[in-house]
This record gives sequence, structure tokens and C-alpha cells, in this order.
Amino acid sequence: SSADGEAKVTADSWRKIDFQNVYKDIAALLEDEDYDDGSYGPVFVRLAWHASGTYDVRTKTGGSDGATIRFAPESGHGANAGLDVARARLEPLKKKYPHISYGDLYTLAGVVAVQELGGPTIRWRPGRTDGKVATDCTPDGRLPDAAQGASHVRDIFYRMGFNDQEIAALVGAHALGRCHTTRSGYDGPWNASPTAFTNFFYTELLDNTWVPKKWSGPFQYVDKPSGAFMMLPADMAFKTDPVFRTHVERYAADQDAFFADFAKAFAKLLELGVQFPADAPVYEFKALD
Ligand code: ZEM
Repeated sequence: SSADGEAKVTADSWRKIDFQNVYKDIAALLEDEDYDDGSYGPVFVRLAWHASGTYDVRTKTGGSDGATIRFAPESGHGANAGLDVARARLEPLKKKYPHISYGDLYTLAGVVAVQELGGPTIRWRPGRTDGKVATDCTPDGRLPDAAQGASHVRDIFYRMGFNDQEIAALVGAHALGRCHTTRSGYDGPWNASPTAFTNFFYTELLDNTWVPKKWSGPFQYVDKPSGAFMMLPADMAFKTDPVFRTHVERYAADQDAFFADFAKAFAKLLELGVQFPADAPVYEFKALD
């Protein structure tokens, strides 16, 4: 149980922590040749996103403060299937650094993963608390449904406070990782280098012909002719919706523009709903060699 660790975390516990060391220790947890494509990086990014993306700008509920994603019922929401794997991988660091909050740990893991897989530097601040309980869990349905299209995607991300450009930049994280039939029901990676942070989500989306996958699983797309790569129905909205598409075309043509916009939008995502102490330092960690 994490109860001991939690009891020690107050609003300014972060003052006791050397986050550069935490960064290094998270980085050391990324590689594992027996897991997926050899890295926990993609699932760490998904954990950071799902811990944060429950935010509702109108009611000011949800977000990474308190890390309610670790409590039932939120941990059991369909969208969070498989994220127990990421939380378990990080748990030893909560033991090693009992003063770090779960919200800081999960969001920092996303930052480390993006950077160590070759992505941009993400500005990050500590200061999330462990001061929430199971009854603070957000209702199911706050994260996007992969089976739906552009208007649903807009509803979900506008609720968090993002605009179309930021949404298009964030979904570029689908360069990383894969879908698992045992988690979401969908199957396969988006491209051939799922452990490298690139602009390949956009280039693959535009350059391939995407056809319905012939199988008994949920409706999704595969590239023609190889069938090796996939797109979710929601991903396809970024090709068919004219506003999203202008951003997709820009990011496909200009990886630097993608990196710059992703870094801003991802940093914003991780901070949704968090009241940071006024003097919380903003870190820009250097990627390790
Ligand atoms: Zn995802 N995502 N996501 N996403 N995501 C999956 C996997 C990953 C959507 C979605 O339904 C799914 C963002 C936006 C959206 C990552 C990061 C980010 C999976 C597969 C699904 C179904 C889960 C599985 O089976 O393991 C939808 C509909 C989105 C909005 C349109 C945003 C924003 C992200 C981060 C900034 C990542 C890294 C993965 C890969 C996870 C892994 O384990 O490999």
C-alpha cells in the first residue's frame, strides 16, 4: 500500500526532492526488451495524458492533481485499461522518493518519456498533491472515444480548454506506441518506429491509403497494402476535417514546428487544474546521453 508515502506528501513536499535524480531514475525504467516494442515510454506518455486529460475547465474538476487515476472507479474506466502496468512500473520510485506526489510522478514520467524517445524539451513544474481520495474520481467518459470523429474530439478537448491547433499537435503523440487488443481492443502501431518521438503520425496519415481492417475486432483502419500500421477512427478525423488537416499538413512538412507546438500543448495538458505554489521552479530537463 502507498498510504505511508501519501501521508508524507504535503503541498510543498517537492522542496525536498532532487528532480534531476528522479528524471534519471524514470529514464532507467524505460527500456525493457521483454515489454512491447522494448520501451515503457509510450505507456508512460499515455499515463501522463490520461491522468491530466480528465480536466473540465468549466467545473474546474479533474486533472493530474491528486492523481485520482490510481483509485477505483477511475482506474477501471475503459479508457484507462492497461495503465496499471505503467503505474506499477513507477511505484518503486514512489517508495524511493516518498515526498513526490503521484501526480508529479506520473506527469514527470510522461515528460521523461517524450524527451528520452527523442522528442522536444517539455517545461515541467512540481507541486501536485496527493490530497484527493476515491470520491474525487472524475466520471467515466471524460477521455476521447476512439470510435468517434471530429465533433466528439472537439467536444472533449474544448472541455479541457484546448483549441484546434493544440488538439492537432497533441495527437501527434500517436507516433509512439501501439494499440493492444487486450486494452482498447484495437490493434497495432501507427508506424514502424513506435519508440521514437517523430512527426510520423502526420506523415503516415497523409501518405498512406487507409482501408478498413478486415477482422472481427472494433472498426479501425490499416494501411494499404501492408496492413502493418493502423489508424483509429478518431485519428482519421485529423485527415478528413479541413481545419485539423491544415495543422496536420504543416506538422508533416515541418517537424520543428510540430515539436515546438507539441511541447507547449503537452506542458499545458500536464498542468490542467493544478494550483502550483507561486515559487515552484520550472524545470527544463536535459535529455540523458
Ligand atoms: Zn492516445 N490512444 N488517444 N493519445 N495514446 C491510444 C494509445 C496511445 C486516443 C485513443 O483512443 C487511444 C492522445 C489522444 C488520443 C497515446 C498518447 C496520446 C490507444 C490504444 C487508444 C485507443 C490503447 C491501447 O490499446 O493500449 C484518442 C481517441 C485520442 C484523441 C483523439 C493524446 C492527446 C496523447 C498524448 C499527448 C500514446 C503514447 C499511446 C500508446 C500507448 C502504448 O501503450 O503504446
